[in-house]
Amino acid sequence: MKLLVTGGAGFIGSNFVLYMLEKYPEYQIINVDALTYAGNLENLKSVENNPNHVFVKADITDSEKMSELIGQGVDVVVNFAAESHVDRSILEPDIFVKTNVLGTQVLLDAARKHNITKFVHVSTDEVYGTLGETGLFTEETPLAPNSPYSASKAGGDLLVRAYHETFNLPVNITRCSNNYGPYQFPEKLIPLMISKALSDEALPVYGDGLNIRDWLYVEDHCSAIDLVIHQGRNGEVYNIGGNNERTNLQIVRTILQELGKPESLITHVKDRPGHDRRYGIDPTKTMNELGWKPKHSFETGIKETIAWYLDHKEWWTRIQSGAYQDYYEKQYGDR
Ligand code: NAD
Ligand code: TDX
Repeated sequence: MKLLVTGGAGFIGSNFVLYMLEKYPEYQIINVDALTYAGNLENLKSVENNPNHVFVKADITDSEKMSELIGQGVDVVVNFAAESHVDRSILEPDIFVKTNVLGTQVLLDAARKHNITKFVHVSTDEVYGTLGETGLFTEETPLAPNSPYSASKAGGDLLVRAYHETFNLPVNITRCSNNYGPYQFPEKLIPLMISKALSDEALPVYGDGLNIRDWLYVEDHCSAIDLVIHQGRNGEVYNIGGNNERTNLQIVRTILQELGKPESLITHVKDRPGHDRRYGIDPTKTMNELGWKPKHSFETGIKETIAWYLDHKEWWTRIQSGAYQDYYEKQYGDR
């Protein structure tokens, strides 16, 4: 099987590429990533010399390039590439629309032209908007995105749906809850708080800190996508989540406890505009239809993640310093 994975130098995409190359040594992966601030080839160092992994630096909005790559006998497209950070989308919505909406449409057109057998679009529970105190998001929950990020993801999802209805393209959409684990960019809650706590800096908790997210270890997200590729019914949406809701304050306190740091580091700051109060995924369909089950409990997953950040201080300090951009130029500038 030949896969084109987009965004495979980012957090979830790189975890997915490593997962697939290990599980299916005979599969070939073309990994396309524009290497924005969030893309990091260091994540892929262990597969640098694997002949079944080819990295291509390209933008998913480049239609000629996407068609050329998918035309190289690709069977399956898995689209992770996106602008992914809500706070950045509030400051600069335009790039979110370009990559997450236009980029998705460009990929859909290229996939259609070359008769791929599956197009998996990796989306998010944020497209459903926010929950009150009770209930969970199912695949039937109406889309009601509240941030420019989630609105752009919902736009991409609707195009994927339309290409199935109109052109019979064999698509699936996956909607996962918040991921955590190795290689997550330290702008997102968990790695940000780990890195700040380790430097004894204030931990900026938005508003009252009682917003709830439903956390899933990244490898469990990857295993669900693997099942969708192989068994997903065309045209279907699959929700992915591990029934693991926590308030932001609970997360931050767990991190401080694990690191032996004082709670006095917690600092409440101005709330995020349009801040969704609660996410909670109902994964019943994915579990029943595809036989998916998460392997990692939050208790072990968060410990492993903290240990990973302690062991890979160089990885995240380099990112924070911006020095990694020079590294790219030197190592991969002519790729
Ligand atoms: P990330 O920001 O870590 O990685 C995104 C990757 O896409 C980066 O490597 C970046 O260089 C690349 N990229 C951005 N714009 C591009 C473009 N125009 N062309 C080619 N490559 C481009 O994001 P992530 O957290 O790994 O998320 C991956 C996907 O999963 C996204 O689609 C996101 O919406 C979705 N998702 C994320 C989460 C989460 O908790 N992080 C949860 C559910 C769904
Ligand atoms: O400094 C912070 N302080 C804080 O209180 C940051 C960065 C976040 N928060 C809060 C906001 C959220 O309630 O923590 C929660 C998690 O924030 P993020 O890590 O920014 O994630 P979220 O906004 O929930 O979106 C994430 O999950 C769904 C990913 O970034 C998306 O790409 C994914 O689709």
